[in-house]
Amino acid sequence: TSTRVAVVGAGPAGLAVANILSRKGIDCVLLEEQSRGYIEQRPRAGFIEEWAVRGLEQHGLADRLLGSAPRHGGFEFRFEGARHPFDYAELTGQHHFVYPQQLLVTDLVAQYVDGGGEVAFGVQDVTLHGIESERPAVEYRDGAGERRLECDFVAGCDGAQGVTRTYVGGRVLRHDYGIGWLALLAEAPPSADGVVFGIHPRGFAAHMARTPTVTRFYLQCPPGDDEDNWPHERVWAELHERLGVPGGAIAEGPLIEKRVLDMHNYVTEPMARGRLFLAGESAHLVAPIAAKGLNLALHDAFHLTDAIEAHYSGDDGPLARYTETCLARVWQYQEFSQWLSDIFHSSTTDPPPDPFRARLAQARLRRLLGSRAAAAAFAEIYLGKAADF
Ligand code: RFL
Repeated sequence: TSTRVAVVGAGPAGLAVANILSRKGIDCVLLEEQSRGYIEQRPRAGFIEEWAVRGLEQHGLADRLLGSAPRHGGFEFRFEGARHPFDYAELTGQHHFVYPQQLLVTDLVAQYVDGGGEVAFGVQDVTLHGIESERPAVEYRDGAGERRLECDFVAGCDGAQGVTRTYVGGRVLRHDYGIGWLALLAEAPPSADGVVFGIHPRGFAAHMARTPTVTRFYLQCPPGDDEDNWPHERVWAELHERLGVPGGAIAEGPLIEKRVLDMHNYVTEPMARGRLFLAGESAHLVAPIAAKGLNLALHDAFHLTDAIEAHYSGDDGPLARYTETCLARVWQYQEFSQWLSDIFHSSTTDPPPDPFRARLAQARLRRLLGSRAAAAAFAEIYLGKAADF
């Protein structure tokens, strides 16, 4: 069989690529190793920046999101027992949309399939062939046996654990924060309107409203820590300690997800080789410190689909500039995550603090809360608003 674009991976990046290409009238086939049911249940991100939502809307892919996702325009820092609200919508005129990733994935799968898009779930052993030729191929296995799909382009959207990035063979730049976050989902109503960042000597903690009945929490922990070290009682004791303030109690509920994430980043340079183009976490991972990953996956998808469309109109310039275009925003977000990480994690006494860094982080926080110009610059990058970095 053959198509114009083989899209490997049905996460936000691959689903956005496949939907947008179909809407542009460019044939594609989407290949996903998991089942449809599995990817529609996988909870991950929840905050989508306004420019990314507008990008989806422009392609007719945001109807349900716009109809139901709450908008958030502020968060709260909590430290030394006090609340410090930060209103970024007022500074930027833009919002985050709170929409659990599995709902976005569910919407995008439905729109693609209902529109007649071709997809194979449960594929195995994906290999790429001839990516430096004009007619590459993807080989894989499905229930019926070995398959070969010839195409003009391969979109490698198979995430951090995928295989397509191994075919690029460029440089992978890595950074390890040396910090773990225990990622939790609780069947508990949100305890605040939006996001609460707790900066505390016992370690960073965060609260993020997801739905009226489910709330995400994070607790800083040693990297590589075992989830079993965090029974229900310990989790809630730490959340109350690190996030609770007078008038800002934390509502408890059963924990439905408990996972230790080691905070690390990587960036693959370049993001392409021959006719293979990476998009999303197959190319770059940014630790969820600033909730940027899903937004970057969509950014790549918008640019890749525009560039492929330009190719079919005889202009290969956008494909040639694809890495540069995507990585401009990726590096801004990496830098921001590092900056924010210093604020979040420098006051912690376990591991023992670096007192100099702790004072720098406090100075940074005071500037953010005391200077409107500093707050505006922060808000712009927190929402990814600047059109051109
Ligand atoms: P995905 O979502 O990992 O999708 C990749 C898809 O490829 C499939 N796959 C394969 N298919 C075929 N053949 C193979 N060999 C394959 N190998 C893998 C996988 O099954 C999967 O379906 O990557 P994509 O599309 O690049 O999207 C990236 C986002 O999922 C990710 O950046 C975000 O979830 C990151 N993230 C957050 N981002 C935000 O913007 N805002 C947030 O609030 C936010 N919170 C988070 C997060 C990530 C988290 N985790 C899981 C570390 C919270 C958490 C806890």
